[in-house]
Amino acid sequence: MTTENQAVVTTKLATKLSKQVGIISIDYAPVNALSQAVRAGLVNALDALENNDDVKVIIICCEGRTFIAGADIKEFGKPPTTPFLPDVVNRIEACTKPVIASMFGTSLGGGFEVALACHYRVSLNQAKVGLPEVNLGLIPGAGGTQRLMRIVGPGQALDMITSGKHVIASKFVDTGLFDLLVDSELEKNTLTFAESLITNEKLTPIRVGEREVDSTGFDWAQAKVSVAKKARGKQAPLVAFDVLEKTQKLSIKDGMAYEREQFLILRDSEQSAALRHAFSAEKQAAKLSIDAQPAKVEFVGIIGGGNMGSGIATAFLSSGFKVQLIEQTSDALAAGLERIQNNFIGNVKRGRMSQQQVDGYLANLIGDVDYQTLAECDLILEAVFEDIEVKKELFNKVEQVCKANAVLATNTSYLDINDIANTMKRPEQLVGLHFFSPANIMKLLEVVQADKTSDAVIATAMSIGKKLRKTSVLVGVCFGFAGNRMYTRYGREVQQMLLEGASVEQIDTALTGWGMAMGPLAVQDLSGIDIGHNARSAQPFPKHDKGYFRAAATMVSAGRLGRKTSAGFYQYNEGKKKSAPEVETLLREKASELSIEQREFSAEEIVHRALFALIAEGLALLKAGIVQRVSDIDVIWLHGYGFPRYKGGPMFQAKQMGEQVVAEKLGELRAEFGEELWPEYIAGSL
Ligand code: T1G
Repeated sequence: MTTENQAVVTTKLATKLSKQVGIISIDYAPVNALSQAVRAGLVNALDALENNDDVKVIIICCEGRTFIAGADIKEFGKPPTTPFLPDVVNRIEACTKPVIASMFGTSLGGGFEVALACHYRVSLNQAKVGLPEVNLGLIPGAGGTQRLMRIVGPGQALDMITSGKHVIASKFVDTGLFDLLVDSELEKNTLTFAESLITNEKLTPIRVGEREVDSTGFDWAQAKVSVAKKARGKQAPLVAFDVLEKTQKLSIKDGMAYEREQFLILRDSEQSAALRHAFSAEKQAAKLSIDAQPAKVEFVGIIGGGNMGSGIATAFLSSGFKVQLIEQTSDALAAGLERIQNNFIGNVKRGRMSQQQVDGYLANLIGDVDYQTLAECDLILEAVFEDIEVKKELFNKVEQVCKANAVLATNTSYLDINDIANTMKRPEQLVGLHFFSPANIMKLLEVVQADKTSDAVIATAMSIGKKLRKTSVLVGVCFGFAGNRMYTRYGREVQQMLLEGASVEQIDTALTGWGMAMGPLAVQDLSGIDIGHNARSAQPFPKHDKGYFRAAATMVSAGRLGRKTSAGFYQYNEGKKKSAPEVETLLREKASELSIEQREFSAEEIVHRALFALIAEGLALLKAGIVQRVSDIDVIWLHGYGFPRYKGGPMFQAKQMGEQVVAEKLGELRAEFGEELWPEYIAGSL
C-alpha cells in the first residue's frame, strides 16, 4: 500500500507492509522538515495503518540523510496551516497500535517531538537529538518540554531546552529515552524490534504523556539562577524555565496548552524574528552567484607562526588538513610550533578535544625555514607582519617555488590586496582569507575577492571555510574590508562621543547593556590602544573629521596603552578594571583644544549614535559593492564583533525600523555632522 501526498511533489509518504509492521516513510529533501504536506501525510498514513487490521505495529522512518530535522523553516513567518504540529504529535501518541520512531542523523525540534510522542524509539548510537528552538528565539511548541521532562527528568530536559544543544544518542544510555541503540543497520534492527513486540504480544502502547514528572530533589531555585546567568539577554531560555516549572505537576494536556501559549508569544517576538533572520542570513552567506568548482585542498602551507599564524594553523589541523609551518629562523619556528601545541593543550584542558584526537592532528604538522618545502602545498597562506612591501616580497618568493595551481592567500586585515596582486605573476591565484583572532576559535572568515581573483579560487576559498566549520562571507577589497571598515566607523563614533562628554563607563555600559558582548573601550584596552593608533597613523588623517580617534591618541601620548601598561581608558589593579578620573580630565582638555563642546549623554543616545554609525557604513559598503547582499553584513557582525544575535545584526535593526525612519535619522545626523561622515546611500538598499 502506498499513499502519496500530492501537495508537495518532493514529499512522498509511503506506507508498506512487512509481516504486520506498517512503515511510514518520509521523503522530503533535504532534511525531512515538517512541512504542511509532511504533517498531513503523517496523519493520513497513521489513519490508514491504524484502520488496517493486518497491521499490528507502526514504524515512522525517513529517507535521505536524517530523521526529521524540525519544523520547516520555509514556513516560518507564514500563517500556520492545519494540521498543527501539536495535534499531529498527539495523534501519534493516541494511536491504538505501538508506534516506533527509527532515528538517525539529527532529530531536532519538531522532529524530536514527533519521536518523543512515539511509543518506542530505536536509534543509531551516533545519531543526535536536540530541541534547538531557543536558537530561533522559541521554545518547543509541540509537547517537547512536557514529554522530555517526563522521560529524562527536569534537570536534563532544562539543560537541553535552554541550551539548544544537539546531544549524541549514546549519551542517553540509562535514561529510558531510547528503547534500542544500535551501531548500524537501523532499518533491519527497527524491524526486528517491531516484530519482537508482536511476538511478545506487547501491543498496548506505552504513552509518555500518561507518566508523571519526577522532580524529586530537583532544586528549581538554583536552576533558575543558572538559566538566567547563561541566557545573557535572551528571552526564550527564561520562558522555557517558566514553562517547565509551572507545568511539572500538570497533565500533558494542560502542560501542552501552556507550552503552546508561550510558544506563540515568542514566535511573534522581535528576538525570534532576529534569530530567524540570523539563521537564514548565514545560509545565504554561503551561497555564491558564480559557477565554478572548488579545487581539492589537503596540504596547507602557513607562513608566519605568530599568534595569528599559529591560530590559523590550529584551525586547519583541527579540521584534518596537513600543515607546513614556515618561519624565518629556527628559533621563531620552534616558538610557532609551541604556540600551536599550546592551543591544543588548551583545547584538551577545556574538554573540547581528547588527547588522542590532538595527537592525530599534531601528526599532520611539520615546520621548516625553507620556502622550497612549500612546493607540494595546495594552499599557501601568509600571516606575517602587516607591511605591504614585506608581503609583496613574500609572494614573489612563494611564486618561485609553489605548484602552478596552488591557491595563495593573505591574512591581511587592512592592506590593499590588489596592490599585492599587481606585483605577482599569477594574480588570479591570490585571495584574502581574513581570519579573526583567536583564529582557532572565532567563527568568522572574510573571503576577500581582489579584482583579478579567479572564480575557481573564490569557490575553493569558500569551500575551505566550510571545511574549517567557519562562517564565511565573501567581500571585496577596501581599507579594512567589510568588518574592520565598519568597526573603524563604530570606533570613531565612540571616540567622538568621548570628546563630546560621554564617559568611558557610560559608553561601555550603554552598549553592553544593549547586548554587545564587550564595551568598545574595554576592548581597546585589551588589544592595546597603540596597535590601532599605529595602524591609523600610517594613513592620511581625515581632514573633515577633527575628532578622529583623538581620544585614543591622547591615551597613547599619556602612556596609557591599555591593560599592558595597567592604564588605558580604565585603570587596572592586578587585572581588576576600575574607572580612571584622570582620563576624563585628559579628554575634557582635548575637547576644549579642539573646540568640541561637552554635554550630557543618555544611554539611549549612545546606542543610537553607535548603531547608526554601523548602519551608515553598512549602506556605504553596499553602495560600493563590497558585499554581495545586505544580510552578509549582519553575519559578519554576529560572528566577528560580538553583536547580539538576538538583535539580528545592524542591518536587520535598520530593516526593522523601516527605510523611512532610517532615512530620517541619517538625515538628522548628516545635517548635524556633515555629509562625509553620514553619506547619502542608495535608497531601497535595506
Ligand atoms: N527546514 C527546511 N530546510 C532546512 C531545515 C529546516 N528545519 N534545516 C536545514 N534545512 C536546509 C538548509 O537550508 C540547507 O538547504 C540544507 O537543509 C542542509 O542544511 C514546533 C518550531 C539539520 C543539522 O532549527 O540545525 O521545530 O542550503 O547545510 O550541516 O517545536 O541544518 O542545501 O538548500 O545546515 O548537515 C527547527 C535547523 C526547530 C534545525 C543539517 N529546526 N537545521 O546540517 O546541513 S524549531 C532547526 C540544522 C521547531 C517546533 C519548532 C541543520 C541540520 P540548502 P545544512 P548540515
